[in-house]
Amino acid sequence: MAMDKGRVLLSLNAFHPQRWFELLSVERTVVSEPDGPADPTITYAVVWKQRPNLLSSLPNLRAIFSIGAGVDHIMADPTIPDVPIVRVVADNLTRHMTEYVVWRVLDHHRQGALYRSQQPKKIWREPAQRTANDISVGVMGLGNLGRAAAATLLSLGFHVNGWSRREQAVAGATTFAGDSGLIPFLNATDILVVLLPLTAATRGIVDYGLLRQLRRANGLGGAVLINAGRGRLQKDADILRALDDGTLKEASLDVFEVEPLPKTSPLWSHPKVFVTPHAAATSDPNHLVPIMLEQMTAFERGEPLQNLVDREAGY
Ligand code: NDP
Ligand code: OXD
Repeated sequence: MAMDKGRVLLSLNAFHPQRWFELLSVERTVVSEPDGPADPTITYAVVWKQRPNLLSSLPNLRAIFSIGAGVDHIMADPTIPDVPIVRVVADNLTRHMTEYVVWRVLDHHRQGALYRSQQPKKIWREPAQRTANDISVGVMGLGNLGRAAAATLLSLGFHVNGWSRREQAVAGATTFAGDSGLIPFLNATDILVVLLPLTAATRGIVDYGLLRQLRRANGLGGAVLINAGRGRLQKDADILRALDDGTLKEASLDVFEVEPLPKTSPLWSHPKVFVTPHAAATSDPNHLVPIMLEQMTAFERGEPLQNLVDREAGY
């Protein structure tokens, strides 16, 4: 017997819900609030930073869909019911992230900051050019996004190191895993790209001590940090300290401990920092809603949900 479709609860904070609402409504009845805390008609929730307790007592909730690849915004609520949590894995999002990572790596490698400082002064000076295969890019997090970025960086000639929780093989890259692999990974890395999820184990991992382990005697003239994972993986103050004492040469930051980045943050005007507003890979409803709708329909046919979060690991 076919499962009753029920209603979809759409709860997005800091995202415009309209397009998500329209596209989900093509196949489902969508609401932005349940009819009371124990609304039996809600079968799926599509969320970004839903308010605490919103989902806790919905008796017929079958699954929670994150509109992003990261799910820390869901896990932040300790009352989340024990139903499957589906995260985003989509070519469109992966391509955007690869573009961001390659853009930032190339900009640091090709000395974008130097040229940007020369142009207003009309300085015509060409620094020595480096080759990509003299540079090691270390990707922290070899998931869907990290692996895709690593593959493109390898195709450009960079040496690529990768670090993950469990052993992972990536063709052409040197991989490290777990606590024992972290220092050797950092010691072999010139440009650190952070694509980790935010979990209890990774919170605050990008601190001054970690940055000190990066290779500074390299073709770039210093170590570089690129963080497109989550802001609370890093300590903003430690990054500033590392930039100011030469531990880091430059940083590209897409994510911050507090978002939006407060106007008072020195990161905004730091000459060695390139800021983007958590925009490395924005979730696009036109690409992501069809995937969610397909998953709901397949689930109702009895097929398993894909891209589920491991609740114990937290991602
Ligand atoms: P995945 O879950 O596919 O991969 C996560 C990777 O991190 C895995 O390789 C995993 O190891 C590794 N990892 C997790 N915990 C640890 C740990 N304690 N120690 C070492 N490695 C660890 O995630 P995605 O690649 O899809 O996404 C990564 C993150 O990117 C998201 O969680 C999100 O925070 C961020 N993001 C940011 C966006 C932006 O616009 N700035 C957009 C989209 C995502 P293992 O392989 O062993 O499981
Ligand atoms: C995500 C994000 O997790 O946009 O997908 O940050």
